[in-house]
Amino acid sequence: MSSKKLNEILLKAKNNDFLSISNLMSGIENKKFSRSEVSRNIYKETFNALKIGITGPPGAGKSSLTNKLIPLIRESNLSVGVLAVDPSSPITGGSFLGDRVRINNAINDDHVFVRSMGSRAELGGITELAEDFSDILAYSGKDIIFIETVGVGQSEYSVSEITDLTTLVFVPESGDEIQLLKAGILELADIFVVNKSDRKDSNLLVKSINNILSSTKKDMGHIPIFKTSCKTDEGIKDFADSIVEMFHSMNENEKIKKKQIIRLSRRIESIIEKDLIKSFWTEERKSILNDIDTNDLKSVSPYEIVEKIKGSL
Ligand SMILES: Nc1nc2c(ncn2[C@@H]2O[C@H](COP(=O)(O)OP(=O)(O)OP(=O)(O)O)[C@@H](O)[C@H]2O)c(=O)[nH]1
Ligand SMILES: [Mg+2]
Repeated sequence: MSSKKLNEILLKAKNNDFLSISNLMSGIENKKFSRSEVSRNIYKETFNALKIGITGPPGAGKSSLTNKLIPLIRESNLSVGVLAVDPSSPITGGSFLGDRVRINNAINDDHVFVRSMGSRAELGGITELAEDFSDILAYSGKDIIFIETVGVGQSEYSVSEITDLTTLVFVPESGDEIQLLKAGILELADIFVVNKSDRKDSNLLVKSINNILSSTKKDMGHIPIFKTSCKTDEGIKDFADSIVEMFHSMNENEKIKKKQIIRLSRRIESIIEKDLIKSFWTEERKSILNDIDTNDLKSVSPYEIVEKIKGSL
């Protein structure tokens, strides 16, 4: 891909051209475009969006909530991007309205862009890809960007690393899960949502989250808890209003600024790690690794082989 062609796509994507935005994403995914070249061109213009992670157990209603929030956020004249990261399904080739996404309040609106992302094994780093995609959405002028991930232990951490705010979504049946949650996971949440409040015991769950938050020693500042139902619409408007308010005050939000700095240094670290690994594995070094055979199996320790590989320049 020539730089001229990439520049054309970038320009169009910046002007919110739907096809160029998705081509840019697919191009990065398929390694047709260089990540670093795209990043160099867009990075400085990715700071006008508020990136919000929506994470929680499977089926908690994360997509339904996002779908409900979209029209309310649009009423405030803000545009929306949604990335639904699905760790379990193979890649769909970037379906725009993913099957599991349940997001249909976006159809026929140029100011809403929804994309579901599967995790392709060889791709690795689905989180990094989501980070790149969220930058593209920010560059295209989206104001609020939701990144939905299923919380399965580690993914809450990953999504919190690439977003400005992390929302943990629970359902009334999550009571036991909450008790088991490590303080670490609670600490990374900026917003709590108890969804499916049309079911019984939602008040109990709100109370128990409150209790856990107030008993954690660290000063976590004010952490809002929204009780919502996608069935009755309870609490949805409050949640949407709060997101819009957070968007308008994000430049004064010290917590967000701190996260952005941590994010930048983590990205630098990860780029350096990858570059070093790439430059380490010369053909000669790879061949030593490939030549390991049964004779080596019980006679040399991995450390000895590492020394040999390192020494072979
Ligand atoms: N009763 C009730 N059902 C809800 C509510 N929100 C979502 N649901 C239902 O819960 C199911 C799962 O909803 P999704 O929005 O797909 O949940 P999700 O968290 O995005 O699911 P995954 O992406 O598969 O982890 C669907 O059948 C929804 O209709 C709610 O507030 N109340
Ligand atoms: Mg979903």
